[in-house]
Amino acid sequence: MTEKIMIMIPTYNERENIVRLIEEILGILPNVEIVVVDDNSPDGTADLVQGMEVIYPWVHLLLRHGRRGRGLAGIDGFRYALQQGAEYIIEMDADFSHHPGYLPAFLEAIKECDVVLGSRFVDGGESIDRGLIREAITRFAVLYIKWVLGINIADGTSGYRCFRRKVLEAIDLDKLVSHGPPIVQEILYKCCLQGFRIKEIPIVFKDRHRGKSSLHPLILLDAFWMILRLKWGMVKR
Ligand SMILES: Nc1nc2c(ncn2[C@@H]2O[C@H](COP(=O)(O)OP(=O)(O)OP(=O)(O)O)[C@@H](O)[C@H]2O)c(=O)[nH]1
Ligand SMILES: [Mg+2]
Repeated sequence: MTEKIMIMIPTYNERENIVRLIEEILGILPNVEIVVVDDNSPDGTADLVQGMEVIYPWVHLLLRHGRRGRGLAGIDGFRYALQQGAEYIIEMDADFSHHPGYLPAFLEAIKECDVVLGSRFVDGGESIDRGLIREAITRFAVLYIKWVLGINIADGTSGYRCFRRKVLEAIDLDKLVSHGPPIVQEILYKCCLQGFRIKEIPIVFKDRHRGKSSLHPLILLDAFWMILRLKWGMVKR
């Protein structure tokens, strides 16, 4: 692939993961660019990324101030990738749940579709090291997303994905409304409504080993509510 590939990683307190993750990505795909979108993490994640920018000019830090959120950060990260002329944009979490070893498989799969999802719920995919409760919540969420939104996607919770540029242009980043994690479903739903070709590839998803989860019950409730709002058209598209 000769076109620009940009990997977008939102971070909040990922000091224990980010350097190793960037090094592993560049070990696997030396020709990609990486943008880390950090919400001014109190643990100083951004300082570490700044240090890496000096060593690797193709690593970029997008430092956000003001209101923080997984969704807000993702939107800014995608905008940055488009401005920089990326043709393929991959988003992934910083905590190694999304293992960089799958990146070549994403780039292979995107040749024949518009969006690639890393899925735990297709043949060959699985989650490991997950607590029973987290696993149950994920399984319920997957069914809920399928059922409420009426989309035939095996893992609608997956935030490990690759998009062609034209997809991010078409979904209109300015109109996205999810500030938090439901951004993942909002974008997926728009991709489905617009008829983009979506392919799921199997991934083994490991629970985070380092760093703290930013998930809490209120965020979960908000996510379930947001999916209803998407369905009812209470969010503009
Ligand atoms: N910029 C930014 N990134 C965030 C924010 N919240 C979470 N993230 C990042 O988004 C990714 C997913 O968040 P996680 O905390 O791993 O959420 P999760 O995978 O549902 O839950 P755990 O793995 O259990 O922590 C990680 O890379 C986080 O660092 C935020 O408010 N701002
Ligand atoms: Mg995680």
